[in-house]
Amino acid sequence: MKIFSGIQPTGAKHLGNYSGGFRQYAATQEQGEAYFCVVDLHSITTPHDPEDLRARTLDLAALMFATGLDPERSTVFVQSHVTAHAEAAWLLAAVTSYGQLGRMTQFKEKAERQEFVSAGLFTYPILMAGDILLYQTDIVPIGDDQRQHLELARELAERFNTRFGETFIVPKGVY
Ligand code: LTN
Repeated sequence: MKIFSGIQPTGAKHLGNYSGGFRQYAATQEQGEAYFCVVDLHSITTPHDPEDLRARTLDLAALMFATGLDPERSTVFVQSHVTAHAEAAWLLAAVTSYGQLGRMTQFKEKAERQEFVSAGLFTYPILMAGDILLYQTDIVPIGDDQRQHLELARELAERFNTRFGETFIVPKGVY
């Protein structure tokens, strides 16, 4: 069984992240082949400082190891180091409808808070679908706020498979 999850390096990490996130990551790595990704490409969809992002990316990796992710057992990596993530997002964009993205509630909320709304913020869920589908992921341990994004990833996998033949595993979320 393959397990994949992505964690953004931006945003303060607190006890809630531990009890509702990191603890589960460490537990799920026992259940199969696990991939944990520091999703820096997602963090550049809103205003950020590149130097700060670099430091936070390393800090998050340290936190992941400190909370029990075992590099002997799991693959822990940085999203931008694997260029296939950005490529997968482009290919999947061709099977995503504009309307589907427009219905994402997290986009609507985040867009309201920004004076500059990047196209990347709009297409964010496609990059996330690419993260997951690239690894033929079975299980995604994830926060409840990501339910709609995971549903989109499932729909994109199904649509791609219908149009071009069985290619992707349709992943299941564990909330
Ligand atoms: N959008 C997620 C982070 C994320 C993710 C992923 C989670 C990016 N790619 C792939 C699971 C699988 C968030 O904000 N928590």
